[in-house]
Amino acid sequence: MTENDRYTPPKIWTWDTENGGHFARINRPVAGATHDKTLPLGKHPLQLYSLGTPNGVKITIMLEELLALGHSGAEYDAWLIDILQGEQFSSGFVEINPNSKIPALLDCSTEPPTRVFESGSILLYLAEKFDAFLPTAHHSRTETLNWLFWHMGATADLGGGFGHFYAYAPEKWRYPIDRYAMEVKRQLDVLDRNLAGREFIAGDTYTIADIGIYPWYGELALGRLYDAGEFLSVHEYRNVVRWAEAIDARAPVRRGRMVNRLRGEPSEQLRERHDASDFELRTQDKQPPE
Ligand SMILES: N[C@@H](CCC(=O)N[C@@H](CS)C(=O)NCC(=O)O)C(=O)O
Repeated sequence: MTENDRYTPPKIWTWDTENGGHFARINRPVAGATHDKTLPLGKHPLQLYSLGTPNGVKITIMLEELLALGHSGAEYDAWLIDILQGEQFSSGFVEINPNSKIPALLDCSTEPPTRVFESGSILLYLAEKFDAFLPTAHHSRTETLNWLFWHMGATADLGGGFGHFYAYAPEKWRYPIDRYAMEVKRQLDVLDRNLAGREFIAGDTYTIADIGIYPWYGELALGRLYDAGEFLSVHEYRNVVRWAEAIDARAPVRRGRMVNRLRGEPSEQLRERHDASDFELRTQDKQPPE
């Protein structure tokens, strides 16, 4: 039995900065800025401050999808916020997102500029601003929002629960891994049953519900998240795999996955994006030298 199995909570919790784990260095029990630093501003209407995690990627996919549809107002600068270096606690970032989490968006095309935080809120904001990826008919719009809000709650169990205890905690503890593996498999089954009768999450059109859910459950079903594909037997969720493969094949999705990414092959990483041609430079990186 380890020390952790025997933990008896004290009467009053106090902050132990040495509690270990992947995020121990940046996690704090208080909000607000830790240092003064203004955020950089680029030339485009939309300024995105983010990182290529599932929550960040859903926004870059949305922006690339909007640009692919011809919405030039969706041109954006994507600035890298390195959360392991605590950059989400700068005074500039906190002004845009008081919750100090990526992604955060500043829409400079409005007067005054509009700040948008929480990835679900950003997806909805962009969908409404450009009238895209959100059906207008009441019934299908509501179904899209059902799944958009579902994923904002559910992914906390996948990332903050399962992913944290399976991949990032300082030790492997059976109780939390069992609890969250069970919940994540149940959620995969919810999606699988839903996708048995429809092509996309909310029906027969591709919406912000697909864009929000794909970087989490789609990447999980493709075996790319937390190296947990075999552990969770993701191949059993055939409808989710079919749906994830279809979304994965979209060119804007491939571009969106590259932005602000710090992991993987160098040719798949575009640390910052300020122009559509930035992707072409990355593609050239893949060519063998002449
Ligand atoms: N509910 C938020 C969650 C965002 C979130 O958890 N972001 C993580 C990266 S994926 C983060 O910024 N973590 C930094 C920290 O916890 O200090 C959203 O969907 O925008």
